[in-house]
Amino acid sequence: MRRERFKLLLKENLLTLLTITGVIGGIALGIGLREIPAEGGKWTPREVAYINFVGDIFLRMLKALILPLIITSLISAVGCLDLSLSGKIGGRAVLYYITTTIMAVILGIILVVTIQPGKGAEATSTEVTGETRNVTTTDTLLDLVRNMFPPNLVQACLQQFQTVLVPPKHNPHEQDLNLWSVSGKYTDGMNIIGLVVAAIVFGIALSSLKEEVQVVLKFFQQLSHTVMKVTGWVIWLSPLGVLFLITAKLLEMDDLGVVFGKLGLYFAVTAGGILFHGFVILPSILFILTRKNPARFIANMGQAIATAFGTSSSSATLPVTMQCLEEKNHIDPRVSRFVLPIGATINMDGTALYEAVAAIFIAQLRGLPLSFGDIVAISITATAASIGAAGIPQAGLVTLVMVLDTVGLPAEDVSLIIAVDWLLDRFRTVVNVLGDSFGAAIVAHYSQKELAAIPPREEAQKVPRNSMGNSAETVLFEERL
Ligand code: 7O9
Repeated sequence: MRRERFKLLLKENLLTLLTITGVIGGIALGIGLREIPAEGGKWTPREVAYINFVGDIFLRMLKALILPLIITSLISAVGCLDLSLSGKIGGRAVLYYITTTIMAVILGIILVVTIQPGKGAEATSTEVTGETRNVTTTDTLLDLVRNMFPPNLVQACLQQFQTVLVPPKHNPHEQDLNLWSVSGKYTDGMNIIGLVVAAIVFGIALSSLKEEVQVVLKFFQQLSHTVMKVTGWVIWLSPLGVLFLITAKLLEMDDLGVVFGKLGLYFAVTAGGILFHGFVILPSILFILTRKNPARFIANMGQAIATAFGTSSSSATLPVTMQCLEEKNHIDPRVSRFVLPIGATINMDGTALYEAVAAIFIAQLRGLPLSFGDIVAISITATAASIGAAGIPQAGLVTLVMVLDTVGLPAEDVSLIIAVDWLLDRFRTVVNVLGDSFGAAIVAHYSQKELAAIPPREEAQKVPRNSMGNSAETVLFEERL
């Protein structure tokens, strides 16, 4: 039995070690291989695509898990809690999300205002590819709310709603967007906010019908369990996946030295702020509130951190995050499966910090003086943008445009910082994932008593670690019915 446990431990940590080796190997290989094309030549896009192939397959598998994972997790977790408890857990999670996001924004603002990376830098813009969209902040926020209520759930898996502005016929060059007419269209991309809301409502309905719908609840719990099983398999690809993703990305980039030379200080301030928030402030909050060892907690999330860095997508990382949180940090699945999908959708501390810093950096670069009111406005929009990002079609740039708009900076100025965005995105994603994980741990800690009070139907406590390597807690979750 002991040997078995030891083997299991080695097996789990071996994978994390391999994945971290994959990250480091990817960086080394990427930097090394850049030199290969002769005389300042570049790798062709085709060659880069070939190198990216394995990484792409890994990413596709992770993405395939997102939809089944969020639907089954939310329905089964909310379904097995009574309404008042899920309200409490949800409320605690949202309180944590808002507090930490605001803290991240404040940290970013303090750094960028004191260090002033935009003062000395020169304003050279890179060409932005892709159309710039005419949007107003109000329309974007209204779309977010509209997308919470999808008229067709099947369509919501594929498309989301977007308001489009059409210039008046008699004056196609009208500058004032208020005079444009408003229509709407569906654009490609999963309507994640709509699906999350629908799954929660469905879960609440199951929980209020109780005994009547035991079979349906059991069905979703077992489906959720099955999806996690597949996740466990996909995770074995992560060392190779992240290696190829990172190598390919590094080969694709233009001259790294030039880029960091110009934007070096901005990059350092943003990355420093993001990492300080994720690796100092949030762990301190975890320690103060739960007395858990934050270093251990972070080490247990290693797999998720490496995947976040490799994929730069916290939604693609979600299956891995859930696995690490439940299997290694032993967070109650009823909490993690409930709050993680919500966190992945609305809680993005790294993104919020980044947007605030970026907007103020651009203002400094343009020599635009900012009043205290401007800074407050930037903080509020950056927080709102990070909450709404997942609900906005082609988010990324659009949300930053919203923040720039609050202080009257033009959308084109996004191009000033685009050169280092691919790398900052990876740091943001890591901290977004960590933020969700700390949140789940804190919420689970405060909900411990209430969760324990839900009487297990069978003698589930006696169920040991099963053959699939799932913790007793996971089994307990299955048996709670
Ligand atoms: C970063 F919960 C899920 F899994 F269902 C879920 C699915 C999709 C959650 C979120 C999304 C989603 O579409 N998110 C999204 C996030 C969409 C657009 C932009 C962003 C912001 O992404 C971060 C950033 O750029 O700062 C970062 N790359 O955490 O993934």
